[in-house]
Amino acid sequence: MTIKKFQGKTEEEATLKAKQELGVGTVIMNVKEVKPKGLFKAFKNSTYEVTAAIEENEKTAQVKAPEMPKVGKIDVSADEAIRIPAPEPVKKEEPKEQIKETSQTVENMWASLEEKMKNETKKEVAAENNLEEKLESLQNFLEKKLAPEETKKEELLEEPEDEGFKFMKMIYSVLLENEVDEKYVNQIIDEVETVRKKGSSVDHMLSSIYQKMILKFGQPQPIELAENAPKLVFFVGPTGVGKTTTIAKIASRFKVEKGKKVALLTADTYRIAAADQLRTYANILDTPIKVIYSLEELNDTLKEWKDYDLILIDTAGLSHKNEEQRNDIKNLITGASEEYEKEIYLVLSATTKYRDLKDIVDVYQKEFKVKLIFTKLDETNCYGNMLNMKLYTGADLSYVTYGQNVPEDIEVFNMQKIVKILLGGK
Ligand SMILES: Nc1nc2c(ncn2[C@@H]2O[C@H](COP(=O)(O)OP(=O)(O)OP(=O)(O)O)[C@@H](O)[C@H]2O)c(=O)[nH]1
Ligand SMILES: [Mg+2]
Repeated sequence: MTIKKFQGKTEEEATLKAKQELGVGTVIMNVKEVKPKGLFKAFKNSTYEVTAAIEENEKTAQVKAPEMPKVGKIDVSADEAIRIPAPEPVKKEEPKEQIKETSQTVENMWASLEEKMKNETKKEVAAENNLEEKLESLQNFLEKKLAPEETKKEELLEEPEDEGFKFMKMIYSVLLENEVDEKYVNQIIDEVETVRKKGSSVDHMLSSIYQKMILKFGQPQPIELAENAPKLVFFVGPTGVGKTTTIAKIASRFKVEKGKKVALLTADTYRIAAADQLRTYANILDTPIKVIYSLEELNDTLKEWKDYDLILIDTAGLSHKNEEQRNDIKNLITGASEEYEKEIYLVLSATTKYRDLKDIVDVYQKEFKVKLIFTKLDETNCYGNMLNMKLYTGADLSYVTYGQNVPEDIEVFNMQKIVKILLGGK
């Protein structure tokens, strides 16, 4: 993994520089607004500094990471997965700068985790039942982790319960508590196990887990406008997840904040009130809206609206088991004129059970390449399903919504924030 910092006048400019230099697969680990300093600061604008990372292909040259200087509490050099991509001489001071940002974020997380660990220990002493539970979960943990190799099991069982081991137990249970699928929890733990075995400090381990999880989420992919023609964006998904409300939030972002020409379409003709709901938002935003009953109508409208930047298309919420309704949507999407760049955003509620989410995405991914939007984050404390679905589908994450307020309660998926919460931070 290569980590580097880039500066720009705006977040977008700094991100673009990172993507240009590091290429496809670049993941933004952190964004920092740098406020102007000095006498004339009132006359200067803030600049932005992004910390970007890229995971090297397994086959790229693996040059041993140089020993990195300590930065505050965290020394990321313990992460053996960090690879330096080319055998260029590395300036001693450079890595320190590059990792500082990640380290600071991780340092905050560490403080809250340390607190949690202390509380855990207190609880273990206080509650016998709790202790039994913990021992049982530790036993399960060991059984699962060590089952394949008997010798390894013995080796590890003899290992004293040092800080690192306790920390891994802690991370294991925090991720499970947040409903990350056990399969993925084990993957994460396995990936950091080598760091632990090297006797690295818990700071290094936390830093390593944090980075690996951020890379697992990948860079979010919100809506990007097309170069010439309008961009068509279809919103599909189960009933009541928040498709229409999310469209209103996104329309407002593009129209009000970015000053783009936005138009709305709805193909939801199943419910009488559905068109009215979108019409209300369209009136507030002062954007055109049309209800379409057929593919011909869709393509005719697109011709009329060819000067628009963005056309958001609402569809009827459907049970993924309803094949007929699904085919209607499929025909609409595939039949929409090829002149336009199309994207399909599958809207999912963060409150839906993991098993159901898997069934839903299976159905949609069979038909289309989708990006994922998670809604109703305000209605749950367990965000594990977002990681589960990312790893299960490989689809890009885009936006999350966290309330009924239009247009406020939406943001581009912020993996730093979500990873922090998944690791027990606030
Ligand atoms: N708490 C919370 N409620 C939300 C969020 N997004 C939408 N809602 C609410 O969820 C309900 C359904 O939202 P809609 O936008 O109508 O959902 P939909 O997917 O278009 O529904 P159908 O068209 O019937 O399939 C409404 O009461 C929304 O206010 C969110 O992020 N958090
Ligand atoms: Mg709707």
